[in-house]
Amino acid sequence: MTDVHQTKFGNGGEPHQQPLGADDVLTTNHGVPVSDNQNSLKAGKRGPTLLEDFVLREKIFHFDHERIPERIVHARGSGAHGVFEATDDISDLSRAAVFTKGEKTEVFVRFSTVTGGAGSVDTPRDVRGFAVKFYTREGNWDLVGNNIPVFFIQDAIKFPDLIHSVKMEADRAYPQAATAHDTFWDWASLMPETTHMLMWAMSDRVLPRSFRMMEGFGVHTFRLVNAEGQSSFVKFHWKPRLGLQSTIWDEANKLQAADNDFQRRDLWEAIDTGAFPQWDLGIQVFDQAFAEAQPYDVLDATKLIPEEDVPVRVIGTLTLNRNPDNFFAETEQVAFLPTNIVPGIDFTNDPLLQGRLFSYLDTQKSRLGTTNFHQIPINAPRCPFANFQRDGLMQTQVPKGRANYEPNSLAEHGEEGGPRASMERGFVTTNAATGADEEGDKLRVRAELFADHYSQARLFYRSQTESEQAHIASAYVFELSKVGLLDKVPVRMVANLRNVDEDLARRVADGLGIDLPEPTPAARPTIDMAPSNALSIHKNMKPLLEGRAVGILIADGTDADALAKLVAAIEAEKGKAVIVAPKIGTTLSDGSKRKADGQLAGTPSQIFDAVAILVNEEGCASLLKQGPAIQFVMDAFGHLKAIGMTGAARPLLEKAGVEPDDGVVDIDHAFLNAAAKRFYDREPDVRLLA
Ligand code: HDE
Repeated sequence: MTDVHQTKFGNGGEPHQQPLGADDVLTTNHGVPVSDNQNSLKAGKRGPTLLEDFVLREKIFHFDHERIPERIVHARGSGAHGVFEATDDISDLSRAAVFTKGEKTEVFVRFSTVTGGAGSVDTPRDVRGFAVKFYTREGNWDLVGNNIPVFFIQDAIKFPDLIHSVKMEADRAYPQAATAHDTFWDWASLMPETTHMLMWAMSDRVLPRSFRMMEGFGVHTFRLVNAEGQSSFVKFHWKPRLGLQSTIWDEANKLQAADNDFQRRDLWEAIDTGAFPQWDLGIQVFDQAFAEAQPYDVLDATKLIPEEDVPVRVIGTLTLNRNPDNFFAETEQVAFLPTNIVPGIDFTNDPLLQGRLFSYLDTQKSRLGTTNFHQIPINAPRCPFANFQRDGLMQTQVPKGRANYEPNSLAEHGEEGGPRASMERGFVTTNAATGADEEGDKLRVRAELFADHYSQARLFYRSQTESEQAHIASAYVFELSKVGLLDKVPVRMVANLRNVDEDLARRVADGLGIDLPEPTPAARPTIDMAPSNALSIHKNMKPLLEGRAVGILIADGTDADALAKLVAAIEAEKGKAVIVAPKIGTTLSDGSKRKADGQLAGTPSQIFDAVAILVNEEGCASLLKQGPAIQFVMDAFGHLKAIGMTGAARPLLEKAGVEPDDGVVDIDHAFLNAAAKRFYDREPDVRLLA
């Protein structure tokens, strides 16, 4: 008899099968042992296949149905399991069990791009999703956020238009995973409320080096509710322990060519090698009086609250420590729902959030095919769940007894009567004013302050370093240069930008070769807010080698001792040392053979954070004849990375056009320090930016 090991997946989950060993017998889905998995059943050796072959039919039938609809947005994603630990007592603010100091809660996190299909690339210019499912002891809480704290639109009713315009164009089905095309910019140029988010989307925020080095945001204003029912407003933030790090545009483009799966691989390998990614969960808490005193509306998802005005208080730590066992069963089938909320946390009237509360439940039904999707192990709460909902497609539970309605008096007759609602333990919607002056009136309008579309875009732009501002201006020029037939679109965009910052508008107009148009009439005057350091990537980077990869280019004759020392020094700082060579088998100075991790031709420097050229004269002479070696150095320099070198490597650096600066150093201690940084000051010497 086949020994099918069955395990329980948490309390609410269903049994699932573990892979068996070679001693176990292969069976059909119905448990019938299979004698031959290589040949279908035929009438004679060369005859037709028989309909009777239930083994073949079941196998092909299952295969034919292996795919489900991909997500409408955020189709490409990577997931990981982990734990959230609450580190601060906030019981005065929230009664949520997940925030009890010391409480550890299992989580599943999925990072994603928004625009591309499931098989698209990891590194386009695109917003990243940052969705966290907390399996708390009082039910699942899903914080379905992004790596940007604001959004393109203020009201959910615009979402289908946004997504239709940004996805590949409806007739030609391209471009894949890119905003740089007619329909997106046509729509955006007619929607001034996108201006703030576009500023972020043109910045390097959308080119994260690694999921491990990006922030996450709940975006909307939510509520925290304490045991007395008192509520405060809250914004949620995820702060990466490794600090912020983004690539630059040329690097991101080349990364795409080097490795489609760059970020997925990075996440998997980090967890696999025990370098568990971590984020702190922070909250910005404020009250109604603060909300009313601001020049923006806290219910408007195109606005943020500067961290200088309301500091972020750290209340817990997220650690990702386990890769999925199965991509489809977990990462693909995980269903995030902003409606998954727990006692102690609540919604606000943000009209974007309110629309999301409908959309996600609805989409899961069409993606997963059944209202019973909550029974899939990755979605099932880890705490018990009990109600009177019954039946439906793919019901996998077997409820006992007659109690499928409430109220009932079955218990009085000795039968199980089922669960009952509880005011004390149950989720109670906050009893707060709706926020509308004309309470109860049905109106298709937005509150007045929603009409300020430019002040926070200006705040963002003016909070950036010079180099970051140049990247934003250049991104606008590139993106708008891809708008082909619609010549009024770039003009409309620049007219919008004039309300943000004159210098930015002028740079973009100049880059596009168009005259500066009149500013778009603004519904409200743009105000100057104090710049916020928290909005800059460069001001929030950490000079750490931890989590970063150093590519060491070697060749025949490389000093064995120096190589061993360099690798050890990098690893001692928790960096990753990756050896690259023209041939996988390289002979070192002591005659030993060293297997390289990557062949030079397919391992370009953009996949590293810094490079070292560790060669002797003979090795350098051989590299001088190889295009990929010159490109390796040229790109590392152009992508503003540290280059460590031996004296013998100088001719290669010269051939690659490297002008020595602070980031070009000998391979010694100085290199380890340099390798933990980027050299943005170098940029004006290597490329012309708008
Ligand atoms: Fe989503 N969004 N969204 N979104 N979203 C989806 O749900 C939607 C919005 C976000 O890894 C879909 O399960 C509407 C803001 C993430 O599985 C869908 C609106 C933010 C993910 C959907 C928004 C997000 C999604 C597609 C405007 C940041 C991926 C598949 C009202 C706070 C979750 C799915 C994962 C996915 C609808 C706006 C984040 C169609 C209608 C704002 C991270 O339901």
